[in-house]
Amino acid sequence: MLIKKPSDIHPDEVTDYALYRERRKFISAGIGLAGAAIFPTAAAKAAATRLEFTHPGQFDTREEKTELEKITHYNNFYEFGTDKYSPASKAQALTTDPWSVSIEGEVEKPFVLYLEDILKKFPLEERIYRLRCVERWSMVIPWTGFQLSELIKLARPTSKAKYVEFETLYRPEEMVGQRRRVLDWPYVEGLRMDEAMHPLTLIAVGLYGEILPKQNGAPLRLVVPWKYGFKSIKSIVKIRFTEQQPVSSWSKAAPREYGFYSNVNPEVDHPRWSQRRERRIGDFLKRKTLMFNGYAEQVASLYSGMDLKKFY
Ligand SMILES: Nc1nc2c(c(=O)[nH]1)N[C@H]1C(S)=C(S)[C@@H](COP(=O)(O)O)O[C@H]1N2
Ligand SMILES: [Mo]
Repeated sequence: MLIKKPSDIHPDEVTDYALYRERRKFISAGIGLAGAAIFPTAAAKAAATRLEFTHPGQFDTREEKTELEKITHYNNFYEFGTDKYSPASKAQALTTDPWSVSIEGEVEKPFVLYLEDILKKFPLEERIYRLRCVERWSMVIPWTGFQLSELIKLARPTSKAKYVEFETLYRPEEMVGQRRRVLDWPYVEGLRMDEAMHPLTLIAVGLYGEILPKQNGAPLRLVVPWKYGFKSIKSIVKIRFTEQQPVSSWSKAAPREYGFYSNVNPEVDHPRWSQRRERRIGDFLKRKTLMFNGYAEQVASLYSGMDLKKFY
């Protein structure tokens, strides 16, 4: 194939980020023109998947980004099967439009947000974060999204709101993995309010500048880069503010293995394996796992005075 898809252009091929964006636009336009004559609908579809965003970069890792192909073909999304390879195909059955998120619990007034409004209300940014799975592999992903804190401010939680609980869609007709009770569906996750308000905590709607692939949690998912991957819940339909600490799906399924906090911590072993090292997807050799996945400078103060062995 002569013309690369926008997603195929590796940002490392050019030095300057602005130049990279310009080049992407140019090449996408090229696809639009060449494709329009032959496949008008495909060209229109490709154009509709691009996102406009700014690039603040303040928390970005400078490590090499994981290839798009790997980010989209090695997934954990139990709603579409328990292996890493099924979500890439099975998740394509998910209807993500229309989509809405209901805001409930300890808020002044519960309400529903439609995806179109979410995309209009919150300006998007690109954030290049590490993602570290509890299974000892990691990736570097350029997410497109906005800070969860923006949405929380809009939700106007009451003074009783101490935690935020998130829920994934329950739709076994489309989510084939939900036809088996491998987890107590729907998938639930939670954060303490200060964790949810932290500037690193993101709601992602895209990656590599394109709308989120379904296997990566379309149309919107949480990204909490200093916690194990499973905290970053996908395809969210409900956000509930609570006074009590939520019970997340994984801590319900295996309380001895998965705690509420689940901060990346090389000092605290999983009961069945050490968390000292990890394999970056695409690498051959393992590397050391960093405290808080390398975000200690930003988040360690949230846990000062807490015994991180007890609150794992
Ligand atoms: N709803 C839902 N969210 C989920 C999961 C899941 O099974 N269901 N898996 C989690 C796990 S274990 C990881 S490591 C990350 C993987 O995200 P990725 O596939 O986009 O890399 O998603 C998390 N979010
Ligand atoms: Mo994971």
